[in-house]
Amino acid sequence: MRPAAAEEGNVTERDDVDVLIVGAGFAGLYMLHRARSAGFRAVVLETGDGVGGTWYWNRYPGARCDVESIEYSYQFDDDLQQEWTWSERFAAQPEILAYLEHVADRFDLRRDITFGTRVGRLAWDGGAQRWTVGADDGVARTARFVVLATGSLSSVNLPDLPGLDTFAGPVLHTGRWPHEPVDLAGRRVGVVGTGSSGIQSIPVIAAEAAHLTVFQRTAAYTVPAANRPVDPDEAAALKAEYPAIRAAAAQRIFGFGARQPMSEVPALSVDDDERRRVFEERWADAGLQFLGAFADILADRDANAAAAGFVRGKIAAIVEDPEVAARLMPDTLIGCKRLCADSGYYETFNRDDVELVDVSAVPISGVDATGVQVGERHIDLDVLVCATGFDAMTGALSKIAVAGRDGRTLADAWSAGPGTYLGLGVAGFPNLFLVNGPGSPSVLSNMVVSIEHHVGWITECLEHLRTTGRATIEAEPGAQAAWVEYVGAVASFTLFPSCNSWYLGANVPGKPRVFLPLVGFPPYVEQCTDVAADGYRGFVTA
Ligand code: NA7
Repeated sequence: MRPAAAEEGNVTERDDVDVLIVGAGFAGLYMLHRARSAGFRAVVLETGDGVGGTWYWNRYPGARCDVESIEYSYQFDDDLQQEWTWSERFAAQPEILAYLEHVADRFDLRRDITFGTRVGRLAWDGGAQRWTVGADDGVARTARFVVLATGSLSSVNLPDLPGLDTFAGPVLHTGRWPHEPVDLAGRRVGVVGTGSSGIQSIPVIAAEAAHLTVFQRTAAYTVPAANRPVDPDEAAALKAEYPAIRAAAAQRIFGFGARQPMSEVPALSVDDDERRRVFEERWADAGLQFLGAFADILADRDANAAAAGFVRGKIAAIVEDPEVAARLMPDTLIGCKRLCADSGYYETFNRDDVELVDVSAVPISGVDATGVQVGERHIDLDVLVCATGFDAMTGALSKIAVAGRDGRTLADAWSAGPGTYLGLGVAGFPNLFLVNGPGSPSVLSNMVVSIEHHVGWITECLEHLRTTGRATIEAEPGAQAAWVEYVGAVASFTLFPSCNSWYLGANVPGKPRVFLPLVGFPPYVEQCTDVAADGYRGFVTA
């Protein structure tokens, strides 16, 4: 069989490995470390010119994690935990990137990572029982196993605005922000999109730009991040508590929030004053754990309405112009689209040099060299920022032409929505593993905790195959169908499927509407453990 790489350019070398990993973010780095430590020959191919994945690409002003640093970090190596000190409660992008660069160096990972190389094709060779790998660096590779560590929020969604390419100034997507500094001083900047990326960047851009216009299609709920520096005493105390923090986080429904568990009290079981007191307390310091103020905010419409009403009240109190405040108030359920955490977002709209333009009823009709047209109005701009999100969970996977058993493509197999077993394997695609794939807690969990869980499970599976002398593992179609049904059934007990979110694929025209992540981290971990203990039940090994 002709190596797939031959079609990508001139083949100059061959490389046949045990494990080929695509992506050098949190998932790919740890997968490389574990596979290598288990004695497999493993390599990583990475499109970017450095490690970091999400944190390599998302360099927009204000980019910051909204899970606490002490939880949004690896726990597999206690020395690593103890030697690295986070400077803020919620780390900003440069610090997380520096951490991942440190991890790459500390575990000597770079020697097995090829940067600046995109994997375009993967084809299962049933005779050889190997994947042939088509990448654009001219190396013909094969691999016994492929791990797609391509990220859940990595394939950017550029808005389909007529004339976007005619804009004279820079058009910048938050998820592909330039590596060199972008000088916004004295510029008229437009930001399209008010999800997490818009909400984090808008206050920072407003502080620098001469004027900022925010184009809002859907108002999002956001709560104060309550970020702050971590002083050396606090850092030492936190490090001493790591085992307890990690153990507590593993029991949380979303795999994080060790220090602020979800309440067990239903919202309407307490009187108005008590409910307000609890909401105030969470608003002041809980960040995303605001949604854990009561047990049923994500499951009961009345409880949800109470939380949403509280946030709307905050918007009314913070934003001075009542009309602007009204436009900023979402009329949807809270938490159904991903909640955002901000540093001064609503306050930004009290500035004279910031304007909120509602593009829900009258959308942006076009872009020309000098700005943006909304209805009758032309808004002059020097820089256009698209904070318009991602083709979440499946976008990066579907950019690779994956041909499995009998040449069937992943695009074809997933035409009605992504089917997986445990979010780890796909029927018809032997020896292919997903990290944080659709059907696993992934984006509804602390991504790093889920990544470590998946990588550990995959590594133990590879070791099991080696020990038992098996060459292949593949999800059974029946087990996969039952899993897909289970993921949907669990979601239906929550309010998550009730609005047009990227969890459902609703932000990408033509994408099948399927609820992609699985709600509930601890039961999921138990199920994965049971499957492995039961001889990889639901998988066929041969
Ligand atoms: P999101 O959360 O998908 O937000 C994208 C925003 O862009 C959202 O407000 C969209 O409005 C808006 N959007 C998208 N296309 C357009 C057009 N054509 N016109 C106007 N507005 C548009 O992406 P983020 O990058 O902010 O966050 C993604 C995740 O990354 C986040 O949840 C964290 O997990 C980290 P819409 O709501 O679709 O009406």
